[in-house]
Amino acid sequence: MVRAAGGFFAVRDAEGREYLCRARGRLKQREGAILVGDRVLFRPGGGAGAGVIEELLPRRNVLVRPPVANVEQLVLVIALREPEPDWNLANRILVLAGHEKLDVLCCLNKIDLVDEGEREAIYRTLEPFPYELLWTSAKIGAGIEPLRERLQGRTSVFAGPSGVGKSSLLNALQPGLSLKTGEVSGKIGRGRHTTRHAELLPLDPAGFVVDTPGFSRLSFAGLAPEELGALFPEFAGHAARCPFRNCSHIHEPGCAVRKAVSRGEINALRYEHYRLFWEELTAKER
Ligand SMILES: Nc1nc2c(ncn2[C@@H]2O[C@H](COP(=O)(O)OP(=O)(O)OP(=O)(O)O)[C@@H](O)[C@H]2O)c(=O)[nH]1
Ligand SMILES: [Mg+2]
Ligand SMILES: [Zn+2]
Repeated sequence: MVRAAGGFFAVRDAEGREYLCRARGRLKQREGAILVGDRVLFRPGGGAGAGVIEELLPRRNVLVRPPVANVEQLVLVIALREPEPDWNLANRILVLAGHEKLDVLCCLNKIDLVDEGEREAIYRTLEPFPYELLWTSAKIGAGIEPLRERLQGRTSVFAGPSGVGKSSLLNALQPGLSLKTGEVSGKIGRGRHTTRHAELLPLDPAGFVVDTPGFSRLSFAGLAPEELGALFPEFAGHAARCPFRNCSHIHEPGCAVRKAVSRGEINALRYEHYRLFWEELTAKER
């Protein structure tokens, strides 16, 4: 399924033909029962280019936000300015991407809006960063070639706040997409939610990408606090040396993860967000 709108689902077959489908029975009832990226069995009929979805095939993974199924890779887009980076949200997205076992690429976009000094200052607050980083600008075309390479032949989803340049980056790497983009509001410095619905787009010459609407809040529904540590990949090597089994890395004496934070081997802001998320998850349990 490539796009949902007004009770219909656009479905693309193996030859690239699109059918506007209704869903059958149970599938129709539940809101969000069929997501962009879902593989479905459908029957053409009811006019040219129309059809009926009969069955949803098993999913390899699913993200609630952005709502998408069966992707291999998540491209997290963060703007260095306009809007200001929200690292808490960024780390939330990274945790949930890890939970769904997605490969991750992080695009720091709008590098044309900061000078070299500011860029270095931002890098210092992030390093050591445990995911692949790409510095991009949709405006001046920076980082577009490596981004295109990373998307080739795979199915990816773009995620991040409104206004960071998700649709603009996709237009830069494949102008034929002609996705709508929108000004960031000057007064509040936020995006205007230009992309309204997730859409699966074919890439040249191979691969797919899902452009999605921006969002600014993300909750951890369905995540247990014990799972969190493993979703910070940079903890792994250290956690093995924690003196307590099942160490929460919060209060245990001699915790090797906290030692690594104080030595600067784990990024302090990432650890701070780990602690916040852990508190949020344990408060939910109580
Ligand atoms: N200076 C600068 N502006 C950019 C860059 N990338 C995007 N923009 C601008 O930022 C604004 C928002 O871009 P969009 O591509 O619509 O952002 P989006 O992430 O798709 O936003 P939503 O669809 O609302 O989630 C537009 O005015 C773009 O022209 C960039 O690299 N540099
Ligand atoms: Mg957009
Ligand atoms: Zn520990």
